[in-house]
Amino acid sequence: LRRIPHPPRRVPLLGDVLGVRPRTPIQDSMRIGAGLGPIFRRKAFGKEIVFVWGARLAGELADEARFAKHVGLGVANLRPMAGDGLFTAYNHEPNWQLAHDILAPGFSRDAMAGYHPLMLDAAGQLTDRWDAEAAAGRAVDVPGDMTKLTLETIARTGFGHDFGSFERTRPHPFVTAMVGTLSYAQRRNVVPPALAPVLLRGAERRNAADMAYLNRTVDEVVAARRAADASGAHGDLLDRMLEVAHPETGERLSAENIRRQVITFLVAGHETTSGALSFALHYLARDPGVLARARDEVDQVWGDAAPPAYEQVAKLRYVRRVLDESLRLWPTAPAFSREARDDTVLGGVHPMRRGAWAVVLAALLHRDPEVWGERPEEFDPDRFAPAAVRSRPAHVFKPFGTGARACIGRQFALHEATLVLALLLRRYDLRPEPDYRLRVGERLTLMPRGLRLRLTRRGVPG
Ligand code: MNH
Repeated sequence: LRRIPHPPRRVPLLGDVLGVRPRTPIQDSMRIGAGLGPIFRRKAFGKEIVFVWGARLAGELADEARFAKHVGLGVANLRPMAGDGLFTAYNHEPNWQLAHDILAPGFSRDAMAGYHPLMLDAAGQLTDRWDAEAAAGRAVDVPGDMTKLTLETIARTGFGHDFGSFERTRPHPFVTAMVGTLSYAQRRNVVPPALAPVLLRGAERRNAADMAYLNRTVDEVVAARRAADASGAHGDLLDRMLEVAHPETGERLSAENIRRQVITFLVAGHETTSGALSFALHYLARDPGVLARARDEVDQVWGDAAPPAYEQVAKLRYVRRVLDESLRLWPTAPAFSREARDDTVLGGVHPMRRGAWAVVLAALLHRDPEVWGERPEEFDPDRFAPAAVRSRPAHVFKPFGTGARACIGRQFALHEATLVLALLLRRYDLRPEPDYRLRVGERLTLMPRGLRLRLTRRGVPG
């Protein structure tokens, strides 16, 4: 550990708390890490956390033979809510493999093609609303509306449930409760454990109420399905959870575990995609050249097709690059942790005992100048042109994590986000608000704060 640099001025007992802003721990770590180098540590209240962002070391941590997912920090703080659901399960918990094997076919190509019409329905509700805002000359609340869209999308495709988000002006209480629990989980990382009972007393009570609300909502969604139709005819994620047995062992998910999985998918399935769409729209509105190229592609590939077919989404290679580049600069799940499977030496110099772990700071890995060049801050979708991708080492772009525990919803998110970006580009001219400067909010995930755009309707199909 002594070889790993840390911030220069340490306060006894408290650690590296100078200059720390508790509401933006990731952006703080990015700033500090850029100064300290590819591996560094921060100490808070007796806990020492090792961060890695250099491409070479992060590449080693991606080696599944030596390292595995570590359930720590923010992820561990979500255990009271998500338990042994897929995202928060420990590697050794049997429900991980069981749920993974039962649910993975829910993300196959065939399954995705089945979700496509439902994704279009949710997108249609968004454009109805945006048409009205455009006609009235009002700017739209991008993160707010993207969150409505992605919540409706995962709820309908995964669970046959309609939250009615677009019939409300305020966020659905499910979203408010979810944001509450995510923010609480983040705060638990930056408050000394000994003081938590006092400092977080009010927050803890609110968090308990939020969790109760999430559980109640999920129980209602499950009960509605059981009452209406338990034939497995929907073929969606909830059907798989309720009806499908493990192909080899015949085992099924328990009622308690299903509750954990439903919460997991409703939360993991929309919050990060909403942020990804919001950042992409920010960059598109700011960069007319990129916007024009993306829109030309949509016009060319889709022509007059309204609505676009499933296969027409993956053909939008440039729109996809815009999304990748947004996720490079602001990976909305900005960090993940890896633990050593056995005693090992990281980078040939940092000894790690079995179980020792480090945080991969994806948000900074994605800006390592040795990989991304002298101006990594610049938004340039051509970084994801095929030749450029081939020329880079593996494991330098990790918005969806890595290995066996990488994101199960990756294709789902990419299909949804590419589809929606294309629909919006085709339908609207987007203009930024003149004095908007990107500010990034953190609640474990990243989201542009206060982003509003002005729209004008274009004359186009559909
Ligand atoms: Mn998703 C795991 C990022 C969309 C469901 N997701 C992860 C991890 C990252 C991630 C990073 C790994 C975390 C870790 O190693 O601790 N996920 C994203 C991003 C988007 C996203 C950036 C959108 C953009 N995720 C989605 C969607 C769904 C989903 C959509 C569901 C429909 N993600 C999951 C689940 C896991 C996960 C479930 C846990 C997988 C596992 O451990 O088996």
